[in-house]
Amino acid sequence: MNLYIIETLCLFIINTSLAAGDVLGQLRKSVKAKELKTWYRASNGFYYKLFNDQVNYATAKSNCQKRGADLASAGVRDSTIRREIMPLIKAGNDSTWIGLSKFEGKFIWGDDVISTPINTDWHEGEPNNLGGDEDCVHFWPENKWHLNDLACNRDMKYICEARA
Ligand SMILES: [Ca+2]
Repeated sequence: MNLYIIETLCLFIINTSLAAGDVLGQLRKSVKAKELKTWYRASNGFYYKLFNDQVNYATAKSNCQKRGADLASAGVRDSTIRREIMPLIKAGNDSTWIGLSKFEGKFIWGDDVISTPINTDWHEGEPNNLGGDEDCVHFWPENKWHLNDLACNRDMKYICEARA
């Protein structure tokens, strides 16, 4: 093959894959837009949805991520948004995973904000790391829907947050 043919072939391959990547990107965006139509849009502009299947923390996180979202963090941290989304969570009437878990011994929100007593609505006496392996956080219906640390392998509902 001469250089011209190789160059043309290369350009063709590059353009085709760029176009395919673009189409895929558009497709992903439109799937996400369609999905979000059924989600609750809070006043921070983010979208929220409670999922009722009972899964462990890692599965909950990955299920949110498959939808272009993540476990809810920013909206849970902000007391105004938390009030807005509590009806969604309370409708599930069950423990619900959120985007807050331990990393190297510290609780970090899913959007990388460090947890403090001010931005984390812990139940009194929590986090207590009962049994030494409570690395994930959930809304606790039995205790006024405050937050509790619990073992990540427990199965429960979960709430996703999407930034459109
Ligand atoms: Ca606990």
